[in-house]
Amino acid sequence: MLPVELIESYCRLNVGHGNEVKVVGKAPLLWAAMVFLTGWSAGASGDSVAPYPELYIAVADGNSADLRPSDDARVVAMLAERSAALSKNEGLVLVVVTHGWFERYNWTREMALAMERRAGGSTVICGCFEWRALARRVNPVDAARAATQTAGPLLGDKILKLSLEWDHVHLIGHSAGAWVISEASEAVARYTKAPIHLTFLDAYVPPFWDQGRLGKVAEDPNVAYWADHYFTRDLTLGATEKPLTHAHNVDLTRVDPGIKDHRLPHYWYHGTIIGQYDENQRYAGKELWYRANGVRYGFDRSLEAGLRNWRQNQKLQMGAEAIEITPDRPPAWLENLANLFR
Ligand SMILES: [Ca+2]
Repeated sequence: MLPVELIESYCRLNVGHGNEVKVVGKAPLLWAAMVFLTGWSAGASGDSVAPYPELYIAVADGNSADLRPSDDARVVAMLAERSAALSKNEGLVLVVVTHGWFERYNWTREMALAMERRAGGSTVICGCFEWRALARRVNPVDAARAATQTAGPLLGDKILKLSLEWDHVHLIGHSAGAWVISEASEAVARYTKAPIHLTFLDAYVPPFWDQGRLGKVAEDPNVAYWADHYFTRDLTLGATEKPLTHAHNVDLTRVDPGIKDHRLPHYWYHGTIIGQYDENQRYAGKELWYRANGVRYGFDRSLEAGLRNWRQNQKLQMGAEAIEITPDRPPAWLENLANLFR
């Protein structure tokens, strides 16, 4: 067992056995150690880390898809081909997912490919942004700073180099990656007319940082903007469970199949792309709950999942108290009816 797994199981076991208060006191330290070791062990496990931040784009390869750097000749050719085939009222949609502080393996690649399988094709371009070399800092605040000052502007630059004609841009970021997508969206808003959709997954807000800076582009009246934020109340405590001013907030804590898992939102979001928890990832085989108040949350809230879905978002208020997703139950009238026959 890797050291990180030992620490992780220590957290889980203790919380699971009712010592929650005791563990919560140590949690930030344990979490820091755990995430540090996950990053350290990635090198040992052979999951290579790009030395420089890179945007990868899914390119069809026979019946499957492959991810290529955004300046690869095949990506450039694909974009030219797709642009040329657009009808008058069509435009290209871009969706990119990115990770946060210290990553053991690059789950964003799998999510990008899952999105490509579900929604990729003529108008939707799917990708992921890897900045793991920059995210490997001892202090998570330094990773958030690198996200804001370096990785975010770089992602924005790479998106704009691909095209200035995007019809819609959707950026998804986990943890400190929230700052990457927020910064990148400012560049996109500055140079394109694309409506912007940001999806924050357990956004990390360092102490004394203003959460209102995430998705600040919303304050520009000339930008069409909507964002969703999925979070859990987990071992990382208040650092990753703040409802955001510039997002529709959704609390996943009650449908967490694990115990207070900071990573749940990205496994869960992947699940909403494919309709279930991925069989090769954590929580395989567990029930996926993603509805509240008649709304299907997760990937279904994106334009890539359909224009009607995206339009419905206008009714979902940003900056309000979080909507809580709970395990679905049959409606009360159906339960009452079933009781009559028992
Ligand atoms: Ca959290």
